[in-house]
Amino acid sequence: MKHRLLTLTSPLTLRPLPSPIPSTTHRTLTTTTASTPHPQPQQPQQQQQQQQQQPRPHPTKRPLADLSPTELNSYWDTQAPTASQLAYADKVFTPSRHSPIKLWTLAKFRTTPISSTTPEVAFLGRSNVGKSSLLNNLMGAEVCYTSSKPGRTTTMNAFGIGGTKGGESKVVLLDMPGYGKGSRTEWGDEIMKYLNKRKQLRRTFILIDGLHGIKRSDLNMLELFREYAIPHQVIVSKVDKILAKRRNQVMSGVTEANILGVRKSLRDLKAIIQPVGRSEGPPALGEILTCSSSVSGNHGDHLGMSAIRWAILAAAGYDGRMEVRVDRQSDGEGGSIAADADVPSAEAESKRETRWDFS
Ligand SMILES: Nc1nc2c(ncn2[C@@H]2O[C@H](COP(=O)(O)OP(=O)(O)O)[C@@H](O)[C@H]2O)c(=O)[nH]1
Ligand SMILES: [Mg+2]
Repeated sequence: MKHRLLTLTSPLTLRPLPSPIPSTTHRTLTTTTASTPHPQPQQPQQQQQQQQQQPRPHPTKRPLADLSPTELNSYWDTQAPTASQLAYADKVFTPSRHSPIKLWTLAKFRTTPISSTTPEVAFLGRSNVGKSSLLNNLMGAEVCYTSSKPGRTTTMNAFGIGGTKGGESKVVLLDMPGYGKGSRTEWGDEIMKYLNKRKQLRRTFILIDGLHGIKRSDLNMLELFREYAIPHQVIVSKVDKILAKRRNQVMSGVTEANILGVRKSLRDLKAIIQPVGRSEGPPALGEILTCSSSVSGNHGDHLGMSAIRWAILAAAGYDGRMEVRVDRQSDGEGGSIAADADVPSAEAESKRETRWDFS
C-alpha cells in the first residue's frame, strides 16, 4: 500500500486503550408461556432468501465499531486517555440548549473580545483538509460551514462548548480560514496575530490531510509554530482515505494491514513534527490523533471524536473529574466562590504563562 504521508522512519510505540466504553444495550430475559405461538417451520427457499439478505461478515475484516476509541492514534510522550476520561469528554461535548453556542465571527484580530477568560483552542490546516467537518462532528451540530471548494471559510469563528444555564462555556473552539490553495495573505496575517498574541489560546490543532499527505505549506506552518513557540498538536484528518481508497470498503470493516498502514503513516509523521537535532523551538505535542468525519465507528460516532474531545479539554486544563467541588478563590468580599473541580488547573495556567514568555 502506498503511504500518503512522507516516509521517514523513527521509533514509535502505539499504546491502544484496553477496551472501548462498554455498550449500554440491555437485554431482557422473557419466559415462554403456553400461549406463545410457535413459529411455523420455514420453507428452505424462505431461509435461503433471508440468509442472502443478511450482510455476511468479512472473514478478515473487523467492523469499525470494534475499534477502540484510540486505536488509530499514536501516543509516545503522553498517556492515552482512559475510558472514564473519554466518557467525561463526550459528556462535556453533548449538545444542549447552551452548547454549542456561536460566540463570535471576526476577520480582524484587533476586534476579538479581550475580556473573556475561557480557554480557547484553534483548528488550523490547509483549505479543504476537513476542519469545519471535524468541528461539526466534535460538537454534534452543523454549526460550521463545510464545502468541497477550498477557501470558503474566510473569518475566525468561535464556538462555546460545555456551557450551562447562566454559566460560561468550558472551552472555546475556533474554526479558522485555511492556508494553501484558495487562501489569502491577509487571512494569514490575522491568524498569525491571533496565534501569537491571544492570551486565552491554549493549543492549536493542525490538521494534516490523510488523503493528500503533508505538503510544503504544512511544513512551513509547523516551522512557524516552533519558531514562535506556539503550543501545537497534529491531527491526521480523513484517516478513512489511509485505511482504504473507497468509503464503502472502510464501512465494511478494516483489516490488520489497513491498521498497520495508518500506524506506519503516523510513525513517518512523528519524525517530521518532532525533528531530531534541530534547535528550532518547542516541537508538536508527542501524540498524533486521527479522525474521519466521513465514516462512523464506536457508538455511531465518527472515527476519533472522543479522543480529540479529550485532547481539547486536556489542553484547556481540565482533568476529567466531575463530581468533587472545591473552593477556588476569595471573591473579594470575604466569601469564597465554590467551583467545580474541573476548572483549568493552576499547573496548566502557569504552563501557559511560560509559553507566552517566548513571544
Ligand atoms: N473522505 C473524507 N472526506 C472528508 C472528511 N472530512 C471532510 N471531508 C470532505 O472534505 C471537504 C472539505 O471539508 P471541510 O470540512 O469544509 O474542510 P475545511 O476547508 O478544512 O473546513 C468536504 O467535501 C468534506 O465532505 C473525512 O474525514 N473523510
Ligand atoms: Mg472550513
